Amino acid sequence: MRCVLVRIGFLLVPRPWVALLETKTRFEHTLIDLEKKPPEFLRLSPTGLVPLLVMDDGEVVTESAVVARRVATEFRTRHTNLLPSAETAAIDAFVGVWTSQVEPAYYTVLKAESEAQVRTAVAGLLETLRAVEASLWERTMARGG
Ligand SMILES: N[C@@H](CCC(=O)N[C@@H](CS)C(=O)NCC(=O)O)C(=O)O
Repeated sequence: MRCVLVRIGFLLVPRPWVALLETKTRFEHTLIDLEKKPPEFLRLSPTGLVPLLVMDDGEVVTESAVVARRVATEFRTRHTNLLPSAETAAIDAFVGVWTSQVEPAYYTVLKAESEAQVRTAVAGLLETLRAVEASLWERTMARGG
């Protein structure tokens, strides 16, 4: 029986959850207080960020996109294939752009501490989303629509 141990919970990072649930992987999870990170978590995590996945053999996997891909790859079945191979490159590109551009802009909104900061951060997020949408559109057209 396959058993993945996810010791650290996910907060605002749903991709690994979706991958684990969709592949019907057996796993345990722990939610941690990000204001008071437990020493055990800090010993495991190179970045101090969640999510973090601990495989059965003790291997630690971080970065939600990487964790989701690892789960999807490792626990792919004939009925549940979250990563159709023909589309993998496009998915990788999208996840890369989302993680490196959209997420930072989104977190800037979440961390804003005044009305003025919120307005600036929201404008930045919208600008980022427009740029990402335009680049996705260009790529789609380049592939023939
Ligand atoms: N790019 C990372 C982002 C991870 C991240 O920012 N996690 C946040 C929670 S959503 C976190 O651990 N925050 C704790 C901190 O900043 O100390 C991923 O997708 O895994």
